Amino acid sequence: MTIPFTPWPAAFAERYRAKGYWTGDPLTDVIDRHRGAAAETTAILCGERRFRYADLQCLSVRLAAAFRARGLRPGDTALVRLPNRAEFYLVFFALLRCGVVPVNALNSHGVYELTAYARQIEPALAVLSAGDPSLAALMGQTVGPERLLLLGAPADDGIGGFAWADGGALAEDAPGAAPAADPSGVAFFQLSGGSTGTPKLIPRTHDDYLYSVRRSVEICGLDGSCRFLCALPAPHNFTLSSPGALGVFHAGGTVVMAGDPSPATCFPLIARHRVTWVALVPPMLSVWLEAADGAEDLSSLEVVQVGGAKLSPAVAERVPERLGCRLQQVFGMAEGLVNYTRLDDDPWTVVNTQGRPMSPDDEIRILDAAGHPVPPGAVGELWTRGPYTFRGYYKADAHNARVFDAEGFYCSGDLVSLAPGGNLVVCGRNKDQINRGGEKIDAQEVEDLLAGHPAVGHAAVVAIPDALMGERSCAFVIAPPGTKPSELRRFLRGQGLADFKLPDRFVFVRDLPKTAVGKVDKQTLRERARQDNVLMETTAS
Ligand code: AMP
Ligand code: DBH
Repeated sequence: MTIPFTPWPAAFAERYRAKGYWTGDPLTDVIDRHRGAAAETTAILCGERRFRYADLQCLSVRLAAAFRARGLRPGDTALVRLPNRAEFYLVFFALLRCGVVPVNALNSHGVYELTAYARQIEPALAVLSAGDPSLAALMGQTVGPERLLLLGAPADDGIGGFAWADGGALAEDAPGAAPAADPSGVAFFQLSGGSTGTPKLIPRTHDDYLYSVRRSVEICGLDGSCRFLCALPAPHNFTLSSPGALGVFHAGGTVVMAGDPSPATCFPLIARHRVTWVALVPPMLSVWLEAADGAEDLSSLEVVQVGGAKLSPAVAERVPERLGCRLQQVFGMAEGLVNYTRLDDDPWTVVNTQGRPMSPDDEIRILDAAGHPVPPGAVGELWTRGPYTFRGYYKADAHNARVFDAEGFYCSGDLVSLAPGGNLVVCGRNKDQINRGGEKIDAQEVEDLLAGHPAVGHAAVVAIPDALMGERSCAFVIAPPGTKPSELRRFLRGQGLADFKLPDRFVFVRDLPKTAVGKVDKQTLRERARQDNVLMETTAS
């Protein structure tokens, strides 16, 4: 069985192969290419544990055998939610080895998100942290305890921390070798930020993803000396592949795991392991800039990458002086296209733009509402296609028909302009989403859940500007007098919604403004939320 996905048209696939972008190698190649002495070098540092490339290879082969011994077969799917620990990569490579296609949920995702993913992929396996028994119980019902793998406390033997929920041993006696993966097929599902109420899944093939990793390594000039701090969630496309942990593995460097991105956690790790690279979202960069007071030795840092949300030039400018390293802006998306400022771009470009596409075959169109190209420098919607940009969300024909044009260009929903020199500047967004410091919130998803509360007539969720986070979320709710924000938050939490999606502010209203066609007028609500915000900040000060 294989996972269905929208393929690139044959002429494109041929071109991408002919140009050497798609090599026909499996994604596991990023670790398996290190042989002999190279396999003895350190791939991951996680707490006090060290994993060499040889360990990563051997442990993921053993874990794959354990999966196959439990009957998992190519084309099966898996739901994975693990914290930032080395085991995340062991599971990922093990699944790739046996052709089992995972969704790597964020550790911040709750029962609500996991259930929504499970409904779409009907997983044959779930891998969770043992620290969340209620989630484990729920997933146990979905996949059965014999297909639920739980990760407990770290063990010296990298896979010793895993146990099947039915108590069975991690047997590794699967017959025969694992069948080779088809590199043109789906390797895993990446997560989309979403804007339509249902979390969408993005099929990524070995060929396309490996190319995005290799090209990122080239652009960032990574080699075996790189020590990358994995501070953002490991499954995030940024930390996984831009160039992220997979890029660092490909280059033969070392990934240092951080449990969270706070300076208290990260600065000592940087000093101890002489970290050279880190990827951050803008609010975390601001926190780091404030916290860097010389108490910890950050002198090993060479590059701080910032992406996920718009970085303000005023913050960007402070990086070299406060952190003693270079800045790289990264504007990417789990759907594919990744833009980088180049390390040799002039300072103005690095501070003021979000970079340019990484591949010569990334095609970009900046279009107005009528679908016509805007003049250079003007703002329009970003459409793109290319050798590592997907051609369709998983099982979402109706939505795909809206966000792809007849030529296969994908509309990212970002409003951008072209700066002098050809780099992109992100100017805004044309999708019903809140970008809360790089964490994307699908407005409709929260609105639908709120509408399920007995007191709520209607809800509309919009972004409010925020000095630190860039944006926070504000819910306008039609509800009877006396309804409390805390009650609605508790209600949403009770549905298992991820914490970061809980509205930061509630405004109770009698009615919601409508547009001429009768839809909720979010532009007016945004303006109102902004003014209220200014008012509150003024009265607070
Ligand atoms: P996702 O669909 O969750 O992968 O999120 C991708 C989206 O994040 C992009 O379409 C942008 O809206 C936003 N994004 C990512 N990087 C940047 C950046 N450097 N500046 C502004 N927005 C960004
Ligand atoms: O926000 C993103 O999704 C993102 C940001 C930077 C991304 O997917 C990426 C780099 O690859």
